Amino acid sequence: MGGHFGHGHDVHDAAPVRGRALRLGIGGPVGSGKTALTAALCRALRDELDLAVVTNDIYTTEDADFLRREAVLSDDRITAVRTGACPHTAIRDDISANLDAVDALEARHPGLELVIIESGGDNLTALFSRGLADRQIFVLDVAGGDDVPRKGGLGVAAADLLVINKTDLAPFVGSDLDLMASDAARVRDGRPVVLNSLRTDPAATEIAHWVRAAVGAAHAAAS
Ligand SMILES: Nc1nc2c(ncn2[C@@H]2O[C@H](COP(=O)(O)OP(=O)(O)OP(=O)(O)O)[C@@H](O)[C@H]2O)c(=O)[nH]1
Ligand SMILES: [Mg+2]
Repeated sequence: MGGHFGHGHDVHDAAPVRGRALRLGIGGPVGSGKTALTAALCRALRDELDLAVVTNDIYTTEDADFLRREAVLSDDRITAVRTGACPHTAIRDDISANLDAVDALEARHPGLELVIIESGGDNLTALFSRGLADRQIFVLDVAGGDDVPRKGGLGVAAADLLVINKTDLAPFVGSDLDLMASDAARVRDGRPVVLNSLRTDPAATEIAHWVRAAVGAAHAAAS
């Protein structure tokens, strides 16, 4: 598969990582829960994996500041990239600032196994370049409307894992979770979908499990 997503987005399995950390992109629309998920993953995985985070914000360093305030990792493991007006450009086209940030983290922490890169909140087509992220998670939330998975878009269709977040809010916003899950499954060719609520499962159990498996597989393939 691959070509029909167009625009040079080569959808394929990531190459095994050799002597470096697995790079995990977390993308999705504004406010869907990317930073909250990043924080949850850091808490869930930091005792078993050597990890660090890069955040992308348009004008501020707010997401990095939040992660530092929450002390999910030590400060020297959290780096902010300021993207300017087009956050998708920094993860898709001109990825150099993000690559520099990852390189600096790897230089500072030689045993690094996982770098989580949170994109700035953006539209439904903002996928990470494979030159930046080995694996990527796309985060939607139920409050954005239950027709979003049906409308598709690269993030929904092609991310390695689709997370439909804030399921606790579904009754309040009238979103049909079954419909969202089945619409997503239809465009995703068997790639996984997780329904998640960080309110009812602050440890993001299923997603942490998926990340753990991805890191394990990448390092096993490289050794
Ligand atoms: N009810 C509910 N709220 C959530 C959940 N996950 C995140 N939130 C809240 O949603 C808001 C936005 O979350 P963030 O993690 O900042 O979202 P984001 O995608 O990083 O936002 P940007 O970086 O600005 O695009 C915060 O107030 C979170 O506490 C969830 O599962 N349920
Ligand atoms: Mg954020």
